[in-house]
Amino acid sequence: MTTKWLVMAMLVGLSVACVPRGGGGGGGDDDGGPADGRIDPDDGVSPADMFIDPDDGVPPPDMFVDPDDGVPPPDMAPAPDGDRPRDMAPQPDGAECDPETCNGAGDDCDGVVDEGQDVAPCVTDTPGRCADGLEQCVGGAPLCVPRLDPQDEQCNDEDDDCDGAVDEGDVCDPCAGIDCAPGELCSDGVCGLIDPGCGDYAEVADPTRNLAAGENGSACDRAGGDLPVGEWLRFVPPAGERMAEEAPEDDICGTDAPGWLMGGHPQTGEGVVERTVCFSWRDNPCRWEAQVEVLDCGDFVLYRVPPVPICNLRYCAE
Ligand SMILES: [Ca+2]
Ligand SMILES: [Ca+2]
Ligand SMILES: [Ca+2]
Repeated sequence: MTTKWLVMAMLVGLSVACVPRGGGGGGGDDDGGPADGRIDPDDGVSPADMFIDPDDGVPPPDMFVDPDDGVPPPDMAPAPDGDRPRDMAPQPDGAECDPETCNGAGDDCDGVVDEGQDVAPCVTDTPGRCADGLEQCVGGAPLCVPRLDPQDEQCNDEDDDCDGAVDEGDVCDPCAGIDCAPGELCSDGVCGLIDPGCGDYAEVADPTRNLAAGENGSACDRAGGDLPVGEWLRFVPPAGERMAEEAPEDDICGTDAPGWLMGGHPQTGEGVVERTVCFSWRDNPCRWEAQVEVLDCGDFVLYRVPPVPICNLRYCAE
């Protein structure tokens, strides 16, 4: 073994340690020296165009794409107009991308369904302030949605609660919620006596005057009796609250022929009205009569009655 053979053996060893790219098996010659076809064993640097260094972590750009670096290859990059190419869109059925329409499906391949639809004015099926609507895409179909929610009805000549009625209820009544004293009436939000007579009356509470008492008797409302004839009277329980408007039976109300008011009671605010009290007897609902005055005082009714024309007759209540 001579020195010549020793140098050749070292060169062979270096060739095995580094793998040449391309598998050509030829040795590098980058020693800065003349192109002598030999590798400089002293510079320690592999020729860049011949070897991959497994330790430097930087692959040559022309060899492969790192799938983890987040940069898609040119054929997968976003299109210049911002739309994703079809092959990246969530279109499991393989449908093609189209302009977005209101159909419950994602048409334009951006993963959002039915977005960006036109919002046009429309008229809803709901009346009042809820009729003013905007057409929107709801559940995959165009729907005219009220622009305003219903609210409590107000006195404004509008249907605020969208029930089809304008200013219904008592929203325009200035006396709404005002509770006047008995005998008073609210007008324009102010309480006042319904009639001057409503403040001056005598109460009649005799329980035998109630038509439901069923109590037989022979009392008679003649002058000087227990009923203050000629004065304003108010029936109060247990006598009752007002005269009957239909003929009662005979022999109740503590008398033979009970009286009832023919023609009905007046309305509140109607003032003093004249009516006929009939006395029912033996299938004749109006066997005898008396002319009376009646005044509706709102929460109660007043009567001013004359003495009965004959005995035994009596003014009764229910
Ligand atoms: Ca759609
Ligand atoms: Ca309404
Ligand atoms: Ca209203």
